[in-house]
Amino acid sequence: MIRERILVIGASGQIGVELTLALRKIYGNNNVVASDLREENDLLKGTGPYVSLDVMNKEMLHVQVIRQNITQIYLLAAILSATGEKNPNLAWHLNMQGLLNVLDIAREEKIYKVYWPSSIAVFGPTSPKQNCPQQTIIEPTTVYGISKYAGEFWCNYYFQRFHVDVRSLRYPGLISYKSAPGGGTTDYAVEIYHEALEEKKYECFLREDTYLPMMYMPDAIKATIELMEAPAAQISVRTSYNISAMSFSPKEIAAAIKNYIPEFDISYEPDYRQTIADSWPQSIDDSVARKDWGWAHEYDLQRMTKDMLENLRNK
Ligand code: NAD
Ligand code: AKB
Repeated sequence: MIRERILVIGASGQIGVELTLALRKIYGNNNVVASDLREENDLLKGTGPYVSLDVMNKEMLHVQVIRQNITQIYLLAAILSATGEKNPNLAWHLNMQGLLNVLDIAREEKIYKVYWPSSIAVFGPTSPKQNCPQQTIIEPTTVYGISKYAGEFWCNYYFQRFHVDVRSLRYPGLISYKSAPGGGTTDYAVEIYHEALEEKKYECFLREDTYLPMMYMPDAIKATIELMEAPAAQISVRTSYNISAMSFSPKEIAAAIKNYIPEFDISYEPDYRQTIADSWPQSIDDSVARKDWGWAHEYDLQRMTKDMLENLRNK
């Protein structure tokens, strides 16, 4: 049995904080090394090792992988869709070179497993809007989506050619209360809960009828760990798996919040992120993930809303 030593890159971000804490529970605090360009998130402090690391600095990354005896890498550092449209060069550079640095080191050091998330942003306006399948027309129109789609093929290439066991999920928009989102189009679905509690009103940057695929963070963490723990023989997709939990519009999430905060009021002022949202599917067919490794979500909009509001109130 291999004694796992895990490196999480981008550990101070929205997913990184919760994934690092979940991995530490499974593999032991000292066996999960958190790393990020920015300072250690407060929720991680005192829970295990942390190193300051820039994924673009391949030499420094390589040294850490050897020094820390790393056997698995989770690469979460990226620039998301909305920030990416403001700085396309930076988004392309980080999202591509960061991944290639990790894949190269994984190949050289015989890293046992690599995790790298893709996104529903790989899909574009020509993909089916409803129940978008695993394999379909994929013509992304954001730099973020282009980088994720290219990244999926690099993962597949390193698996086929060099046998790097790299696994990936196309996350929908993720909603969480522990750490803040980092510049995506779906961030409104996190902001709205904070504003509902603090201000009793929210101005949404998407139209009221904009349906997008979404998932509550506990389901995203569960999916990630289940995929990584699945026997390799069960993984038939080596680009990235569709996964899904719920789809809703701003009007529907506002109605769910009103069940708990009746005076809550939402208004709409769509901005450049509307174009990004309009290019994505409204719902996702994740039947391949369900069949291959038994994926099943637990949270719908109602259950998530209750949990989000309870946890934010107790923060
Ligand atoms: P985030 O922006 O919250 O976190 C990313 C982290 O990476 C940040 O803490 C940042 O400081 C760090 N980082 C940036 N540049 C770095 C560098 N050069 N070296 C080291 N660290 C660096 O993002 P997130 O929401 O946690 O997303 C993590 C991954 O999941 C990304 O690949 C993202 O595309 C993907 N994803 C996220 C969502 C979502 O809704 N959050 C949905 C689909 C896919
Ligand atoms: C974003 O909105 O950019 C992310 C994503 C769906 O990848 N949340």
